[in-house]
Amino acid sequence: MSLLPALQDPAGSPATREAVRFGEQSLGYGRLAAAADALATRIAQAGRVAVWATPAPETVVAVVAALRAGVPAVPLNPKTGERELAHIVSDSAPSTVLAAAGDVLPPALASLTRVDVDTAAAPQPSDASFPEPSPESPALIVYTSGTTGPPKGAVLPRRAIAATLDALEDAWQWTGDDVLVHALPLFHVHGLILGILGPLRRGGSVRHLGRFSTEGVARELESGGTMLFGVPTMYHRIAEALADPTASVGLTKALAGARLLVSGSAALPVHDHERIAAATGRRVIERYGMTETLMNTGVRADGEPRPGTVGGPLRGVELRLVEEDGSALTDPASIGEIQVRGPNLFTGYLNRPDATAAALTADGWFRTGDMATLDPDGYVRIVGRKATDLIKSGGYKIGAGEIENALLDHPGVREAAVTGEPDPDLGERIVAWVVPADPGSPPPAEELAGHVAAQLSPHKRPRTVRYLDALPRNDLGKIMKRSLHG
Ligand code: MCA
Ligand code: AMP
Repeated sequence: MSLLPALQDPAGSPATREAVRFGEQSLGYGRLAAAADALATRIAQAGRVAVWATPAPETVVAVVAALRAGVPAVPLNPKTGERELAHIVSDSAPSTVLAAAGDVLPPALASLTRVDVDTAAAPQPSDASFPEPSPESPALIVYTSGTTGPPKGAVLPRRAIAATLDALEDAWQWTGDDVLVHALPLFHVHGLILGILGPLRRGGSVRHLGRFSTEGVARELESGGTMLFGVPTMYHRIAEALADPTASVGLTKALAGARLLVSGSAALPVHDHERIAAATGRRVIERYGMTETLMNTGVRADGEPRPGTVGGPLRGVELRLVEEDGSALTDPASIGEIQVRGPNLFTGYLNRPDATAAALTADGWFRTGDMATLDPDGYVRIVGRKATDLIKSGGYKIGAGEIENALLDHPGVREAAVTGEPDPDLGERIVAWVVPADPGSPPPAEELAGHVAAQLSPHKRPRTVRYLDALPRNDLGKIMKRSLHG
């Protein structure tokens, strides 16, 4: 079966049915297929393309076109700063960048051929038809942060995308009648693969809010939306809005009427889960995944939404907990690292065989770095992470090391350490501990935040800066981050 059957054969699918909607802009299956095919012809020889992944229909047309043409696509966060963008472009080496006609692209993309995406384009009679590429061929390269160094490109084959979306179809009884509502960014797995390719593979619809708001969620769920996907920060903001029952009558009704409310990308706090359940009578279900593995576990639509758990392994996914040395847990009730194996896994990190080898065991298990326990019925409870230098803020994975490097580039910074602190809205908040070059005039916090946003990405900017005379170090000179908060 092709990756997007409803687009492969629009004649056999509901060509007039809405595929995607962003605000006032809507694309039916027929028009999306036509625009994507016209673009696919233009990029068929491009080798690899970058997609300027704004929350807009052009992004959908661009990604679908790349998939049709069998050309790997690298979705770019349009807010990425200079240094990070330069890294992604040189690492992934796309020949071409696909963007909406009016988008202004940064200098880091100047050397690429620009192709404007036309959502109204129609294929010409001379256009090629596209055979379905092999399941192992790379479909998307998605950049993801590690503890140190710049982000790595996870190469996601068609096989993994198909397997994860079909496992979610099974778990959530996801059909072409579903109308998914979300406001997730389109340059990560959650928003792009689950949130766009998910509905398109099922022949269903997606309504993207452009920018998250509780009003937008209420509006779209009340007017036909059946499912909501979000990160915990979004559900926290929903729970906050529900706390004022008179102001949130529409939101309460909209959530109560939805078929499925799904949270992922980070742990949903039990407090927010319970507040939403108390106000709406509906329980949010969680699923657990990673850029490298796509989705691993999930609570089923017909399963028990147990707060604090992410459900059991999805169809086709093997999951086990291991000790520090990789051996099986001696006490099945204790904490171990989650390892997963299955058709949902990536093929490796682009240009990083070392990192790929380190992430996988000899027999193909992926080391997630997430620590968990198992309930007796197989439900997974994630209790923490192996690496303290990985921060999850707003559902984004951020490496402390990359922010430290960016801070050290600022002339006003002599030493820097970055940690994550609990935050009710973001889950974790990035905190920078800075030893100023000149203690008499430390660089202002906003200046450091702006510097990191401009170099890396706005979501990687420190939300708090604390100034110190020196960083705590052990006898070997290593920074003792654990003692920073104490
Ligand atoms: C603020 N801004 C700045 C600066 N300060 N820009 C430049 N320089 C600065 N110093 C801008 C920001 O760019 C943003 O712009 C606006 O101000 C607000 O920023 P911020 O406060 O960070 O945003 P927020 O409103 O707090 O965002 C919360 C959020 C967001 C909407 C929940 O964090 C989000 O979309 N998270 C989703 C993450 C996600 O999808 N993760 C999936 C990866 P503007 O207002 O224009 O936006 S994980 C994954 O895929 C795995 C597989 C999984 O399991 O799902
Ligand atoms: P990323 O690399 O950005 O794809 O993020 C993957 C990480 O997000 C996982 O390794 C987990 O730490 C975390 N994560 C994703 N979903 C959940 C969830 N439902 N509960 C807790 N953590 C999650």
